[in-house]
Amino acid sequence: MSKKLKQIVLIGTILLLFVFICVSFYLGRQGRAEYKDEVEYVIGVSQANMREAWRLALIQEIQEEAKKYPNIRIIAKDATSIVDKQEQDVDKLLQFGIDLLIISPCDTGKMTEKVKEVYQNGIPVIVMDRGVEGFEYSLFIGPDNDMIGRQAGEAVVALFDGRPGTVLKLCGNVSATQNQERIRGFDSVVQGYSQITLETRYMEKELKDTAYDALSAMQEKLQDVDVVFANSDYVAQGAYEALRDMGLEQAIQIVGTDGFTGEDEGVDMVMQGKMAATISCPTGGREAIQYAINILEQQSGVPKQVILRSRTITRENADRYLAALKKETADTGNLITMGYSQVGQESKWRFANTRSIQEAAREFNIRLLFDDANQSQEKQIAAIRRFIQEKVDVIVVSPVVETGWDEVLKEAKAAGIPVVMSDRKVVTAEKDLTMTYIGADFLEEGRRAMRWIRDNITPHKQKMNILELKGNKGASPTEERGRGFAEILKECPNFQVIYSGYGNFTYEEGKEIIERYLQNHAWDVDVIYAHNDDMALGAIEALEQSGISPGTDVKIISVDATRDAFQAMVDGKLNCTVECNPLLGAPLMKAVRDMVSGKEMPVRIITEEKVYDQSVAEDFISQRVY
Ligand code: GYE
Repeated sequence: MSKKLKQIVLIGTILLLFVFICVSFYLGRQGRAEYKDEVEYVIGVSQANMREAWRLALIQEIQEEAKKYPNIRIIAKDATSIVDKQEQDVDKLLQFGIDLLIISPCDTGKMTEKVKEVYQNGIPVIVMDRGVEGFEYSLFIGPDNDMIGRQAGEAVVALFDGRPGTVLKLCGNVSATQNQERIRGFDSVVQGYSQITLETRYMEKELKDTAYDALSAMQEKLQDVDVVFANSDYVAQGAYEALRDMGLEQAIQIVGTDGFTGEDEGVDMVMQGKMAATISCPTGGREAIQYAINILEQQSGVPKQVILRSRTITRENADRYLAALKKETADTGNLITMGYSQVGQESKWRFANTRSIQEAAREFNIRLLFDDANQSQEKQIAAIRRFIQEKVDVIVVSPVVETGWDEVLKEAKAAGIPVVMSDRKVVTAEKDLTMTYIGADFLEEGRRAMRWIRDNITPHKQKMNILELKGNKGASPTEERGRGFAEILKECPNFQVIYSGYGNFTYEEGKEIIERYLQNHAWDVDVIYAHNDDMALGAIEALEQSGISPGTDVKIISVDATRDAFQAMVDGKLNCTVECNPLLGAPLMKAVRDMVSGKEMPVRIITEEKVYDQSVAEDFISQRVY
C-alpha cells in the first residue's frame, strides 16, 4: 500500500472512530434523555443468555416486579453466552447512563474484573445466580448450588430406599461453578451409600437434545441403571423422551433440578409422573428489584449476599408448592411477637447488636420478648421453651455455641414456630430445624485477617510467631474465624501460630491471656490475631503494662471494627480490624415481616463487611456507628 494511501486509510479510520464515539455518546445521552422525564432510576440488566428457560424466567420475574415501581425503567441485554459480548453489553448500559446494574455473569472468573470496574466507579451492582470472585459488588443473590446438589442426592437415595442400584449423572459444562457445586453436593450425599453405584455421562452442552442423544447412545448400557440425575430440567426432558423412545421410562426414574412451573417443565413433569422429583432453583428476580430499590434509595440493612432456598418437589407436595408460589404475599403490618434469645453482654459488638435488634423491632412494629442468657446455653434453651409456651410468632436465637440445640429446636418445630438464627449458627443432626441465618461470613473474616498479615507484615525471620486469642469454644465465629485464618496461614510458610487461648470475646480474658503468657514465656510474639476487638484491646493494656509497644513491637489484628478499635488504630496500638457488622436488626426484622407475610425466606442473609487498617482509621472513625 502506498504511503499516501496509508495516510488516507489512517485518517479515515480516526474519523470513523470519532463519529462512532460521538454517535454512541449522543445515543447514550439521547437514550437516557428519552427517559429522564419519566423515571427516576434506570436499571440495566445484563443476562448471560436469554435462551435457557431459567434465564428467561429470571428476566420475566425482574420485569414483573419492576412493574410495581413506576419510577424505574429496565433495560435488558442478552450476552448470548459470549463473555466479550457481555462486557460490551455492560459498557453500552453504562453509556446509557444506568443507575444500577443487575448482572448474571456468563463466566464467574472472566466477568469479575468488569463487575469490579463498574462497582468501583460508583454504580451499584447486583450479581445474580453465578457469582464473581471476591466481594467487589453491592449484593449477590443466588441459590446454594451445593445444597441443591445435596437435596437431589437425598431425593435419589430416597428412591432406592436402602436397595442396591445404579444412578447415572448426566453432567453438562463441568467448568461452570454452579455445576461443580451441584455435583459436589450430589456426590457428597450419594457416596455415603455404598449400595448405590454412581456413574457419570458428560455431555457437550446441557440441552434437551444433547441429553436425548447421550442416553440414546447408551441404550444397552442402561439395563443396570435405575435412576438418572439430570442437572437441569431441560436435560431431564431430553432424558425422559429418550427413555420413552427406548421403552425404558417405567424402568428408570429421573431426578432433575430447576423446578420450573411452565407446561411440561420440571414441576409439570413431576405431576405427570415423568420425573420422580425436581429441586427448585429460584431465580431471585423479585428480590433483585426489591433490593435494587433499597440500594438506590440508600436504605439501611441491605446485606452482601442473599442465598435463596431451594425445595424438593415430588408428586406428594407439587400442588402445595404451586399454591405457595401463587399465594399473594401482603404485609398486613400487624403486630408480630418475636422471642429473641441473646448470647449475653460480653463485648461492645454485643451491645451494638442488642441495640440494633431492639431499635429495629420498634421500627418494624414487632413486639420483642428479649432474653439475655449471659453466655449460658442452658438459659437460652429455657428461654426458647418459654417463647414456645407463649406461642410467639417467631423465635430468633443468637446461639452461644453451635451444638446442643436439636431437642429444643424440634420442640419449636413441633409447635409450628419458625426459628431464625441471628449472628451465630448452629449445627444440627436433623435438617430444616431453622428457617434462615442472618449474619456474617466468619470463615471469610478469618481469611481476611491472615491475608492482611501476609500482605502487610514483612517477615524479618524464618518463622514469625503468631499468638491467637480465640472467642468462646464451640461458637461459630470462634470455630470459623479460626478455620478461615488457618486456611490462608497454610499458604504462608513464614508465619506460625505458637500459642492460642480462649478469651471468650471479653476484654478481661484477652488481657489475662497475655499476662499469663508473659509470666510463663520470654516475649517472642510478632503478631497477635484476636477473634474480636475487645480481646485485642485487653491484650493491648497488658502489653503496655509490660513495657511492650502494641502496634509496633507486636502487630495486632482483630475482628469486629468497633469504634474503640478505630481509636486504637489512630493511636497506633492496633494495626488492622476486620469488620463484622453487628447491626443485624433491620435485615432481621425485614426478613421476619416478609416470612410472616408469606414470602419465601432466604436460606442465608450475609452482611456487608470490609477490612480497615491504620492507613484509613482517621478517615473512617467519625463514621463508625458502633
Ligand atoms: O465478633 C464478638 C461477640 O458473634 C460475631 O461475638 C459475634 C461475636 C463478635 O462477642 O465481639
